[in-house]
Amino acid sequence: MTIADERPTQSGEVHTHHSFCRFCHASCPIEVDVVDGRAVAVRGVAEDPLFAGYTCIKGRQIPEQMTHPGRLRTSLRRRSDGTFEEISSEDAMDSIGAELRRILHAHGPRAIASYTGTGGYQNSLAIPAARAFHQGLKSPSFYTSVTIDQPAKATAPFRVGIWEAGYNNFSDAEVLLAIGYNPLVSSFGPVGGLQGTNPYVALREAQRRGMKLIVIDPRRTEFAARADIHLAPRPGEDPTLMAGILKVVIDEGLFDHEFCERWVGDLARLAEAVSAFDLDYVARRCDVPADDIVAAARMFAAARKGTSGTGTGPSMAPHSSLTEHLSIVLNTICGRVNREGDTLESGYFLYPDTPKRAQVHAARPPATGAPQRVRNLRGIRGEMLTTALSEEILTPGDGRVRALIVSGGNPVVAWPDQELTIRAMKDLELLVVIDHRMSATAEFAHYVIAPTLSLERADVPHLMDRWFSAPYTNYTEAVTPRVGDVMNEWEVFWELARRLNSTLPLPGGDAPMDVRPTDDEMLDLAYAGSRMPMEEVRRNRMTVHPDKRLVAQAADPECTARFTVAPDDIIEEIGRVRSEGDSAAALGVDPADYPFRLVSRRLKHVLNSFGSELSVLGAKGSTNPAYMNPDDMELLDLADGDLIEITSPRSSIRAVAESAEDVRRGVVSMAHSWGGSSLTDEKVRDIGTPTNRLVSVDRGHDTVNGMVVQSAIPVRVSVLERINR
Ligand SMILES: Nc1nc2c(c(=O)[nH]1)N[C@H]1C(S)=C(S)[C@@H](COP(=O)(O)OP(=O)(O)OC[C@H]3O[C@@H](n4cnc5c(=O)[nH]c(N)nc54)[C@H](O)[C@@H]3O)O[C@H]1N2
Ligand SMILES: Nc1nc2c(c(=O)[nH]1)N[C@H]1C(S)=C(S)[C@@H](COP(=O)(O)OP(=O)(O)OC[C@H]3O[C@@H](n4cnc5c(=O)[nH]c(N)nc54)[C@H](O)[C@@H]3O)O[C@H]1N2
Ligand code: SF4
Ligand SMILES: [Mo]
Repeated sequence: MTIADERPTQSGEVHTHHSFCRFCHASCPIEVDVVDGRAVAVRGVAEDPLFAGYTCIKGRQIPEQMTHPGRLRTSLRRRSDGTFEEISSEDAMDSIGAELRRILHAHGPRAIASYTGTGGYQNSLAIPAARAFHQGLKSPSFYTSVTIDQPAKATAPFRVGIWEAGYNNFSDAEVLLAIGYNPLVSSFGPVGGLQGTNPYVALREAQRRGMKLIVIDPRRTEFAARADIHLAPRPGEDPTLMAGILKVVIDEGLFDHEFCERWVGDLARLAEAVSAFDLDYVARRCDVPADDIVAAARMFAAARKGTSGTGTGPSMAPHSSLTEHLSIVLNTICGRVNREGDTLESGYFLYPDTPKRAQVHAARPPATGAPQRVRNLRGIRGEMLTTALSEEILTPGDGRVRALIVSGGNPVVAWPDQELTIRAMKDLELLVVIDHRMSATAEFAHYVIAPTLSLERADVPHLMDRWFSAPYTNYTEAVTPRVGDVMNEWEVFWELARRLNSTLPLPGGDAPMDVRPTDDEMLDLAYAGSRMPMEEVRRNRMTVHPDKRLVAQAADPECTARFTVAPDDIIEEIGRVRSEGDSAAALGVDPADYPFRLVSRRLKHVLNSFGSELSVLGAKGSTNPAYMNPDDMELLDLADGDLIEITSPRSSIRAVAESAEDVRRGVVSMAHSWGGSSLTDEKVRDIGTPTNRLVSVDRGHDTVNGMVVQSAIPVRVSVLERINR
């Protein structure tokens, strides 16, 4: 039932609707009880074939999120004295449109940028609309949080070559090597890994059918605690550890000889490149028992199916692209690809049906986008690099970014280098933030646009579409009416494009610009040409389609392409890692000056910077503690709740120390994107602190995708205040 065709109801009557959660990417199906147009309760859907009733604590707070007194119901404009006044969305669009027109005429389209963050990403129309806005304007300045997350996943495969039918599935994996991700908390896993679809049960079932689990994580996470082998290396040493594992696999001849013969062009070069990583060296440098490394390599190689995959841990540590490369290469030389006749796990229903042959596409240059104006970087796969955006705003000259639309993101706490980011936010001629809260970034905005929240918009699970462990579809319409003068993110881009006499080109054609379309009309345009037509998706909620499984086809007999497992730049980088001797050296610092490594983590009760404003989630803790090993705490004479200062080569933060047995020695484990816009953390106990203040954009960054060191950051720890003693 849609809101439009809902019968007039008795006041106080409960109406239950099916929808899916969009608090995070995982898209858990939910039942929503609605009374008088307000959501009052959210539950999992027991009969859903994939999720079987699973939801997490965040999803169940959606009713409060929708109606929270702090939720913006009207857009805001900043007055000259820095305070905000309410403004109708229509007037906001007129004023912003006029400003954009001025900037466009004076400086050209590159000066207009947008950044879509996690809050926007969960809306299946927000990204297509932002992308189309830039295409319509011919502005390359399209940015998203992908490039401060795991951009190596968008670049590393191109270096190696891409197997068209994909790598092995999770469902029938005999082994899983998980490098720095924790799906039991994050609901995230790489393709072929454990996903957020009922993750505890999915893992238990996989282990019951015999799947072996190897986890590489400096923390004994919820996931690592369930592993057959847990390797807990010093953070940032994944390239060394992976080179060591590859050396064992190659030396012991445990790779797939037949597959390599046919599909891999340069195995000997790889063998040569990893030959310097002998077991003793790797064990000492990573501080992992040599026997465990050998056991992990053998366990992985002995299986017939199952993959290695990475998460945000290694993607944020030094040499992130190299770790990703070595993980792909381990899968490749072990032949962990879908062969002719193998079925693919996900249905890939929302995007065009492309061939899935059991063959490789030869390596290509990984970054071919528009040039950034800084550090010799360029965009990747149609988007620019967020790690360069503050500098794009601050660096004078042609093409400088002067206007920024932030769609569901929070740069002030989430982008690398907080001080630089704040300078950039202040420098903008126009900052528009689409957010339902007065976030740390909204404080700097000229306009804050109040958005619809999940239950007020139609959606498809566009992020999970290629991750679902079965060919599964879902869809939701809006299940509650809008609370005020709020706009869907796509409507903001549509209204602004219209005022700029521009267009929104989408796969199904340009969006009509005379009358504002509906969500569903936009979904039809944005997902036109999908493998399953949108009409059929709408009719098939929470449905698995066994008859529509994709099957890997035979290789084209003419295919002569091969994988490149050891390209020149990778050989060079492996050599550099070996001569650096410690991951801190990648940042150009002496490890002796920074004895700790600060690593990222997720907390179950928040999503990056949001969630703790809600009562149940907020009660779980008001700060992002600096979790440390009890022995390190004792050495520094620290107790839980003491205040510490954490100093990186870039800057310092204050944090609240808390002991945690699961953190290895020499490590501080902290969630990111907490705190506000103060650089001095006087309210750290109440709002936390952003670890990104410690991050530099130009130390140890990846030269291809620009990724910076946001985890395994070299730091030192000093005591500021001991309490209760
Ligand atoms: N040091 C360090 N830095 C990191 C990371 C790390 O692990 N360590 N992680 C990185 C990663 S993986 C990411 S993805 C980025 C996150 O970077 P961002 O996406 O920029 O940060 P978030 O805190 O997720 O911001 C989301 C914002 O969207 C708002 N929001 C929520 N729902 C909605 C909605 O429906 N509509 C709209 N319009 N807004 C909404 C929230 O209030 C919040 O302010 O940070 C990165 N930065
Ligand atoms: N509850 C909750 N769920 C979330 C989020 C959230 O904030 N809260 N954020 C969402 C977002 S934006 C994303 S991108 C995903 C991320 O999903 P994940 O990648 O699963 O994120 P984490 O749970 O932080 O897991 C990263 C792990 O890497 C480890 N690690 C840190 N540094 C290193 C290193 O150098 N090497 C190795 N091997 N491991 C290291 C950490 O100890 C941690 O256990 O989660 C999403 N889901
Ligand atoms: S895991 Fe993500 S999608 Fe599922 S209920 Fe929790 S927040 Fe919502
Ligand atoms: Mo992320």
